[in-house]
Amino acid sequence: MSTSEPTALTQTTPADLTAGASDTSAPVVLPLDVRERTAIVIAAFREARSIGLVVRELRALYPRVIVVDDGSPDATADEAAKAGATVLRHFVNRGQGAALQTGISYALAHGAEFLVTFDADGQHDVADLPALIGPLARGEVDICLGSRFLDRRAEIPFFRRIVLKAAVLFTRVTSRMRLTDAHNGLRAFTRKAGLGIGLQLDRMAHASEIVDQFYRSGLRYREVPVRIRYTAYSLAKGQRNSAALKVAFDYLIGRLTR
Ligand SMILES: Nc1nc2c(ncn2[C@@H]2O[C@H](COP(=O)(O)OP(=O)(O)O)[C@@H](O)[C@H]2O)c(=O)[nH]1
Ligand SMILES: [Mg+2]
Repeated sequence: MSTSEPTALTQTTPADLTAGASDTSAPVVLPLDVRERTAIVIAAFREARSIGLVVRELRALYPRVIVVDDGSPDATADEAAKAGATVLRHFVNRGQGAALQTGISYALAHGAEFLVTFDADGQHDVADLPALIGPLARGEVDICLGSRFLDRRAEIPFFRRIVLKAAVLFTRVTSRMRLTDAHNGLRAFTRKAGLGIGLQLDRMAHASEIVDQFYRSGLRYREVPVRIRYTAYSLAKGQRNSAALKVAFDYLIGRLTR
């Protein structure tokens, strides 16, 4: 948690102060060299309205932002490029799992030491990153997974909460990793952990697949409380609660056929 960051990693400059923190503690900013060694990977599909702002907020502190535009028919790729991201494109829509794999492979090929996956729709908070990357930089763990259920900072709509809890139960049965939030798109991991990821489930079921692969790597992991913003925009275009069944089905089929 940001409150427990040691001062060695804390270097507050005036620009950092304006970045804000998601809780009431003082803003915590990672040293520049850690931020420079970090690549932020964003899978984006039809996010022209939000991607520019998301990339700009990240780029204010993190120079390496990679957006994988997954064959969006709108201006997602242009908006991301204008905001300063490195943009990779799938010419047809292949799904978030495939797009993340493209971005992770690219980041690793370009020497990233710390990798972060971040959503394109503005639901994640840049201020949560130090708490996720800090433990990696300090060598405490190789994997930090964001959770919206560790404390009360996320205000989750009622039905979404039920679906997410069901996903956690499902993941407890199918995977051995004990998590409080199985489908949070905000994760940070070291290069070592990244090299062990090979996502084969192209669509949303990759969220369970990545957890399995992390677990099987035997690397140390930790959950970190993060904020998820439920804006009108994200709720209108996000995954429908009913899509959860399809995700579970895809995941099981993926397991049975592998
Ligand atoms: N690359 C890619 N990204 C997608 C696709 N569908 C959704 N996303 C991205 O995945 C992230 C989470 O998707 P979203 O629909 O908001 O899921 P939710 O937050 O769980 O409701 C967002 O950044 C989306 O832009 C897709 O088909 N391809
Ligand atoms: Mg979303």
